[in-house]
Order: sequence, then structure tokens, then C-alpha cells
Amino acid sequence: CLSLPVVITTWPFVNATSVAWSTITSPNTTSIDAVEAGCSQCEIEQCNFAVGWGSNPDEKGETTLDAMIMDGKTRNVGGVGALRRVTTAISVARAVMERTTHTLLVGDQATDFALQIGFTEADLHSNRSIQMYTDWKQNNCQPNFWKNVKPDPTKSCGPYKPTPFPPESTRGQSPAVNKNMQIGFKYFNHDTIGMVVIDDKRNVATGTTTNGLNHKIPGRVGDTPIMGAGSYADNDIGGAACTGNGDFMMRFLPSFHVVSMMKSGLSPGNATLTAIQEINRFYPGCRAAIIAVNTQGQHGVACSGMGTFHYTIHGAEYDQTTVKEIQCI
Ligand code: SD4
Repeated sequence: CLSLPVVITTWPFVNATSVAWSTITSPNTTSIDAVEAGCSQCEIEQCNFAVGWGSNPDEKGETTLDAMIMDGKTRNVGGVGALRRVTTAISVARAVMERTTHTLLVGDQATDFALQIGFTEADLHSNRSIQMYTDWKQNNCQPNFWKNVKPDPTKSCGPYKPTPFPPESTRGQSPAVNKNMQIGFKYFNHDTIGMVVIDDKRNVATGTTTNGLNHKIPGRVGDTPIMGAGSYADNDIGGAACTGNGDFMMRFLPSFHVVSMMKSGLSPGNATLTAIQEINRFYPGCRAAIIAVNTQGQHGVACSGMGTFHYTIHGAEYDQTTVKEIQCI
């Protein structure tokens, strides 16, 4: 149990957590300010190249961004999906929440909205994203996220080199592996930031931001900007946020599931574990992690499909942001 305020973040994104912490402990700030500042830090740093511009291009070579932010006091939410040519996805998500009566804007029209209200247009390509795209074209160039598509050896872009399936030890218990999972596993990159902040007045805010999966089909939107999937905030209960293979995770609305279970009295630890187990019942070994905190300051984290998982926490009990490791199921 931590006293409030508290900040918790998926992955060891220490700077993002520290920025959120210093925001929430400064005068006249809100938990929403802290989530925006923390997630923005990751977009600027391009945390593990899984957040922000310049990595994980889609099948056409373009990087697009997904983000959401949620206010547990009002249940107000804003999100952007497949946002193009703007680097600051979490801030655009906040603008959707605060400056429109809508909840989720996508693609070019999300970009139009952002530019209209003063965000700057930018090129999200980097040397890295161009290289990733070029390598993919040269070494594979097969459609990764299509079902039942066999590699075409006649493709001029080079011989198909399958990426090895992850070792058994990273895959959970069940021998039944869904066909989709193989596709999802092969090209899965991870490290989306999901964040929960609760201030000392028990105001809960959550947020997420990511550049999604590499070589995704253009237009693919993951779980990250979907309310109840990427994150969920409820001032009466607490908040939760997710990272992992969003194409599977979003089928379970795991953040909402966790908050609902906490509402029925489960601890954050048991609630996150139950949600992860439910996903694994259908998709064994799915790469997934969920973080949660309740308004008593108790937190819980559960994960699957990746051996161990690291998350970052800062509460009044810690004199600095702390990285913790948990064992996955
Ligand atoms: C997605 N959930 O787009 C994201 C990826 C992710 O940690 O979380 N990686 O599916």
C-alpha cells in the first residue's frame, strides 16, 4: 500500500514516471497533467522505439501513432488512432477529450483536427524507420498480418526468411496455439507506455501512447487508444493500463475488466492476474501485461508470454522512481 499520490507505468520508463511524479507533486496540477507530461516524455525520448515517431513503420513504411487519456473524475476520455504526421499523440488525445464532444479521432482526420488547433505537422520517418522498412522489404516483404497468406517465393523483394517462433519457455502452458497468435508473435514489438496517476485527492487519470506494431496493415489501430482496453480510470475505484499484443488484448477490454473486478472487491493483484488468465484462456502465451492501482494506493501487476515484466512506480514512500520486476504466468 502506498500513500497518495502514486504514479505507475508499464516498462522501466523511469524518466516518464519521474516527470509524471514531479508534475503531480507540483502546485496546481492535476493527475491528467501528470499523465500527459509523463507520456509526452516517452514520445520525446522515443521510449524503446515503441513510443513516438520514427519507428515501427507500417506495410507502406509510415509510422502512425495511437494514444488515449482518461479522467476518472468525469469519465471524460480522448483518443487518437493511426494519427499521421504529428508527433505529440498524447496531447492530441487530450485535446480530443477537452476541446471536442467526441471520444476518438482517427487517421488523416485526426491529423486535420490537430493541425487546425495548432499542433505542428512533422515527418514521422527516421533513418531507423526507413531502415526497418527497407530491411523488411528486402528480407521478407510478405504481408505479416493477413490470415492464411503463404509466403510467395516468386516475390522480387527477396527470399522469405521466417522469423523463428519464440521459445517454448516464453509461451505459457497450453499446447493449443491459435493460428493468429503465430502471426502476432512473429512481428510483435512491445513497450507501449501505459500510465496510471492518482493524486492526493484520489483523482485518477490514465493514459497510453504507442507507435503500434511494425509492418502492420496501414489503418490498423491497436488496443492502446481504445477506452477500457488501453486504459481505464474511475475515481471511485482506481485505474488500469495495458501493454502487449493489442490485436488480442482489445478483445477482452482488460483495463475495464480490471477496474470492474476491483470494484467488486478484488485487490489490484488478483484483478490483474484474473484478467491476464482470461486472455490466456483464449490466447495462451499472449504477450500481455496489465498494471493497476486502487485509490487506497494498493497496486498490482500481472503479465503473460514474456518471462518477466518490468514496470515503474513512484509513490510518497519512494525517494525516487523505482523499477520492479514480476514473473509472468
Ligand atoms: C499495440 N498494445 O499496438 C500495442 C503494442 C504494445 O507494448 O503495447 N506494446 O498492439
